[in-house]
Amino acid sequence: MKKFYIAKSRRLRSTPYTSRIENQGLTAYTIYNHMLLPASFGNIEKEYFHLKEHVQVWDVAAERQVQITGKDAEKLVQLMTCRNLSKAKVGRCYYIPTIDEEGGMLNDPVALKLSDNKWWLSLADSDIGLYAKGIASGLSLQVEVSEPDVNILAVQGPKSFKLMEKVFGKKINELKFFGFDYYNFKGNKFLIARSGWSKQGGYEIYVENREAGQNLYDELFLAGKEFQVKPGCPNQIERIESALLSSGNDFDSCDNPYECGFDKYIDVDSNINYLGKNALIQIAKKGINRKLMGVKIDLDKIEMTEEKPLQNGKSVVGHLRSAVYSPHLKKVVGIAMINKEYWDKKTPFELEINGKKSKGSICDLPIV
Ligand code: THG
Repeated sequence: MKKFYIAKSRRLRSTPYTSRIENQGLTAYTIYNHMLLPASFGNIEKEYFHLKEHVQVWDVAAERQVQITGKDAEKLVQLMTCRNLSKAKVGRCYYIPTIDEEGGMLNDPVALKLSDNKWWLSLADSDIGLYAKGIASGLSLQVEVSEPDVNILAVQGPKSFKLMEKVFGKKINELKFFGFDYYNFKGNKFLIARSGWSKQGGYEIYVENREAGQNLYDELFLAGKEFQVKPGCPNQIERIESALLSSGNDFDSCDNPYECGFDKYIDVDSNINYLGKNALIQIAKKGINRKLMGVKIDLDKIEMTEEKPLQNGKSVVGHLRSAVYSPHLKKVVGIAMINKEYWDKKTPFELEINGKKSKGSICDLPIV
């Protein structure tokens, strides 16, 4: 694999933590919401084992917030998602598949209800702010749509609970999964949620004041010494095994939320109004012919820059969307869109890369 550098510019926005992570051994970036998102600190396999045992602090400022305020804020958020938000409560996070008028997936943000008239959508990588502005303007909604300067720090891993208690006090232990509240550190207030893009447990700190966030960052490393804290980032191995989907990788606007396994976040029966509802009603009637599943492949490395066909003889079993070598399973693991005839997981497949064929099998998500 050839290595290249990212030519930095204002357009590829830095974060308040960029100089810190670069001094701590960052080796790779990806670009997400027009912003730098750390991708590795040298060895993602070592980072995987560390994340599963200790605690990491992640610069995930690239998970940008779309802020929607005003009388019609909730109406606009509901228009963009098939999840029923009519009973949404202040202080809770909601994972909301965001779809277009044909029911195609646009994004899968975490939505935070900050007050009756104020929401944040914590985005995956696509310009939902523009979509929100378009809908608001087209329907003359009474809302303001903006991107506030919020820069999330994620604290992830089994020891995140002890570290956060040490920095923010015992009260943080009361926070339930996908709840959020405000906590103080050195006179500054931080919105903290029990969430994060790993299944190892942890928190996300929505930093609204850059300088306070940088001081907090440094404190997390000082206080975290006894818990072997390290800088980290969303880990491809952990997230694929755990079935945390990646928008743009595992799905895009050609896929509907049923195909992504988002059934529990879809409401086609209630009297709620969202774009793409009629399309989803039709899809629900007809049923789907493919869905995202796990795969295991007999390979010791893989590079994914586009989806790859999985075949059984001349038949296409499905398409591989994300994949990575798992040092735990000693195989490549992946997430693939699998055709209906193969959902019973019985049929093996072959994956051809540079003329070489490897064998693989289909499994459920998460991958164990
Ligand atoms: N946190 C925040 N913003 C984000 C992400 C995040 N924006 C980008 C990206 N991640 C969005 N995608 C996801 C995917 C999965 C989850 C969150 C965001 C997730 N899912 C849980 C699960 O699948 O088990 C819980 C879902 C639920 O119970 O509702 O956490 O990570 N701020």
